Amino acid sequence: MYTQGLDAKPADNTIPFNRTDPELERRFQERVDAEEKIEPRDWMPDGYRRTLVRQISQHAHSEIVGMLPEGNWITRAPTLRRKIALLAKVQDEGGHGLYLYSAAETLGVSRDELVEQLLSGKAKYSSIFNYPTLTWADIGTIGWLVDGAAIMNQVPLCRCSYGPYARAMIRICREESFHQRQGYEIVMTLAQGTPEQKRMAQDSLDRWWWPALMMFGPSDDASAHSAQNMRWKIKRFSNDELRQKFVDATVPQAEYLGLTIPDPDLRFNAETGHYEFGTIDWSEFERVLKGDGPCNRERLEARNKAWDDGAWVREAALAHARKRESRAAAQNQAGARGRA
Ligand code: BYC
Repeated sequence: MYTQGLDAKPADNTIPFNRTDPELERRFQERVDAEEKIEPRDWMPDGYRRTLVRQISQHAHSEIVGMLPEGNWITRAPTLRRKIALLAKVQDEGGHGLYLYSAAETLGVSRDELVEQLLSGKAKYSSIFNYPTLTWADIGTIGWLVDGAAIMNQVPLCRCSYGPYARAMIRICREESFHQRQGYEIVMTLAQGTPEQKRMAQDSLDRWWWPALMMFGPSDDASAHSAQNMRWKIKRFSNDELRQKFVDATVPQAEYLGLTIPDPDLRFNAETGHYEFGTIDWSEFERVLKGDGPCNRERLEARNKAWDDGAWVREAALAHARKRESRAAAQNQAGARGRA
């Protein structure tokens, strides 16, 4: 009942369209508190729109850049079955990127603008994709830990207050859960394989564990956006809460595999029912965010090259669309002459 199209103007055009109206903000918050979904044409505070564009586009970029470390192993997958599964997973990630860019576009930003922000290095994407995939075990570990962390973070986003983002997340989470299982199965095969395979799995866990914990973002006291985003019900759990849930779920999985989490401070606290873990190296996280991780440059170069190499496809698609339009116009004219 509070819905107001963004382009809705007063009938007589005399009342200014006030986007910071406290009354509208109050009603907006009431809707959010009542768990109503906010839709693209509804009134929303500018800050809500801005933070959603920021988060959804960063998320879309993460999916697209996230295709690169795994794409690196498609031609080297050890069996046809593994190759097919990996190819499908990487395709899914491309699809997730596209749903998310579409969700961001509903907030009035163009996809070209968002892509430009990624290619120029202005936009952030998940820190995790700036680490290299050195062995086949890394493909298993990415599925297990990276998709595992993604699910932990993204299932609550299915209940995000912004309708298009929440709906996109439902399908994405279903697919992520397949991804997590295929990864865990790869690691399990290695962990139960030869001593050399088990060593590969352990080495991979050693390299990915801490970067996976960083995926959840800075600790709550350093998180710039958390408090407001929780009030707007974009976020449902804080960064630290989700990180803790991930650790609690993943440590028993590692134990089952016979692998060791590379954290000497890790211990189960029977009183709280949670695992306590060591301190994250936030200086490494900051470095990666500033563009100085092991693969930041390589990732941006790869995306820029893909964009440049794809120029002919975009030109051909536009030329085809123009041709279809002029053919349709000519047919309409001929039809009109025939009827005259
Ligand atoms: N990496 O105030 P905070 C995937 C930034 S894709 C880089 O806590 P917020 C997958 C943050 O953006 C995984 N940047 O922010 C794909 C902010 O920067 P700005 C991606 C990070 O938004 C392929 C600043 O730090 N998932 O799953 O409240 C294969 C302060 O942080 C990171 C999503 O994008 C990071 N790790 O919370 C496999 C999920 N962490 O904008 C898997 C959606 C923080 O102020 N996003 N930053 O310059 C979110 O849930 C939230 O945006 C975050 C951060 C929890 C990530």
